[in-house]
Amino acid sequence: MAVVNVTPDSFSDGGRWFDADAAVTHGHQLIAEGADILDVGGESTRPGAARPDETEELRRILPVVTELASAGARVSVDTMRSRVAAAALEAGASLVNDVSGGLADPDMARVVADARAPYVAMHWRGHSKDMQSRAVYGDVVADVRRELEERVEALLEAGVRRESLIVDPGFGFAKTTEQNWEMLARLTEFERLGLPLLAGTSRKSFLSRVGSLDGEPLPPDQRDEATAATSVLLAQAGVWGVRVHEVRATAVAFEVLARTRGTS
Ligand code: PMM
Repeated sequence: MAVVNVTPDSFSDGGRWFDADAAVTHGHQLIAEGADILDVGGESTRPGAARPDETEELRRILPVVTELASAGARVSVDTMRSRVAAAALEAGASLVNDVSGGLADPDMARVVADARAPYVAMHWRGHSKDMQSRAVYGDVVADVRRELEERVEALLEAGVRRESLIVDPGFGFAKTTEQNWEMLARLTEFERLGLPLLAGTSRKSFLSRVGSLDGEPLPPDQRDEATAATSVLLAQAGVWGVRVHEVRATAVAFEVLARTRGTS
């Protein structure tokens, strides 16, 4: 899954694809490099970010979703708002990626259930403004897994079908650097949820010191080698998908892995 952020303020690609035409061109490039799904989002979830209103979110994403879907791309919409999800599905998106796992908008479960669309429910403890203050866990893996389990139960009760669900432990969302590393090391423990897993480690700040020559954090666009290494670990842990900004390095890493498995 490749990221198409149509935002002026994303931490990872800082507004480069804010213009709809630029975002569409970027989407085509990501497909050419090997992406299977394009994840189009209009709200930055970087720690401390302010939220766009719904009209602005729709204005950002709808032309991009429409254009990419009509060109045959498999499009997912990265949104916490049920009305944005519904409009994107109408415009040709085939998957909803909700970083709040249905917590931010009580109508999300109904929209997803009615559309029978695949739905990514990520682990989330509140909006980006103050999420890092919520990074308090006994055992991060056990706690995140339990909270995801509770979300899954609530979503099933609200009518979402089990076959539609994909879960995501939410790297970087209300997690400290150490907690992100621990989740990555123990990822197979999420298998117990019995659902496909998506993981988004790409360019996240816990990777910022990997490969730094002076001990200072590397900027997001210099974290792609570290991201590709995490993609291999995630694939070996059996995930359904990885969400990345730069596709090429991960595609090459997956090809290496496939060759060791005799599947390339
Ligand atoms: N991370 C971001 C945005 N959306 N969705 C899922 N399912 N998992 C993630 O880890 C995730 C996400 C934040 O990264 P970005 O601002 O670069 O898109």
